[in-house]
Amino acid sequence: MRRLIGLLLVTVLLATGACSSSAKTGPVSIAVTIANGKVTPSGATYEVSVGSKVTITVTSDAADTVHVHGYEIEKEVVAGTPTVITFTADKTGSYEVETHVVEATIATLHVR
Ligand SMILES: [Cu+2]
Repeated sequence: MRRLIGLLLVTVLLATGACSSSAKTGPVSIAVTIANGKVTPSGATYEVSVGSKVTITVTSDAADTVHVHGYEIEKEVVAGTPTVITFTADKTGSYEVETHVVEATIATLHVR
């Protein structure tokens, strides 16, 4: 039981550390590159203040799909053509942005 609490504490500390190190307010722009089956950035965390504009630009060397969870925005990505997704982060919570062909989490948006 004590081990479990210790583990939980470490998890919380890690999560907090990840958030403060990439703290951002105001409009958020994320430029995503998919090349040779690799997605960059991968798994980054972005702090977004509620009501902010979020712009995600995806450039890929192959067809893919980008999905913003929670906001249920899904867009096709055509190889070689930048795809721009813009929305207003008007819902609080944690939302993952994923690619579906190359399965990867691009980013997690912490909206608050
Ligand atoms: Cu998804």
